[in-house]
Amino acid sequence: MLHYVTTNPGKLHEARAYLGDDTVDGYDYDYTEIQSESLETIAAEGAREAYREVGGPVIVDDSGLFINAFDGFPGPYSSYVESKLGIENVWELGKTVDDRAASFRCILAYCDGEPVAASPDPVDRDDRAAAAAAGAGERYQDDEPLPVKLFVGSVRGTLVAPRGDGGFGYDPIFEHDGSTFAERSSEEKNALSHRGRALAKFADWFDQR
Ligand code: ITT
Ligand code: NA
Repeated sequence: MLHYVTTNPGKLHEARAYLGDDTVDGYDYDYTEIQSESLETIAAEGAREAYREVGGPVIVDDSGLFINAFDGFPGPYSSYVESKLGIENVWELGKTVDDRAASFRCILAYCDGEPVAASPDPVDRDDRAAAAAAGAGERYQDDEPLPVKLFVGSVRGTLVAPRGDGGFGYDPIFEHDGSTFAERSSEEKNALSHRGRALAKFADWFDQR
């Protein structure tokens, strides 16, 4: 069984909706989030620690909201900002600027202790950054960090006043295609979202291993 290591039930719910309850189970463990501007680095280190904790294949999910007018804030600090400010106050900040464009990003980091083959032809900037952060392409040896494979998804949207009861986190203030993510079912959100896109890349790779 593959374990989705997270303290966030919303993430787990979406992962299980996408991958199926037979493929993935939750594992509630608060791995160390290293100080970094890069979600890729945070996720890769988290996956190594989670693998050592669980002792079997794991995915960790590091994600966040990036507001264009604020140079990507709260980004890697999204969890901290949500708990200290709350999403209502993030909207209060967002509505002070004309440009309300934002995006969500999700990095899934998979580790099963096995060496990871280098991606032969990185197709986009995200994949190259992901490969570099994961150290893909280097031969794995015992004294080197555990290999990690990264899958990246992002989605653009607009900050709006909170609407909807579904989803979690910043979903009520993130509008995409006329509805907020909190106004969609998990399946509808997965079909569009940063996490859904990263899960799709993961599932393609996982099924073809
Ligand atoms: P784990 O680290 O235990 O997985 P976490 O909630 O602390 O759980 P992160 O460190 O990745 O996760 O923080 C992500 C933040 O971004 C957090 O405030 C989430 O609520 C928010 N977030 C992530 N994905 C989201 C989504 O799909 N919709 C809305 N908010 C999201
Ligand atoms: Na966290």
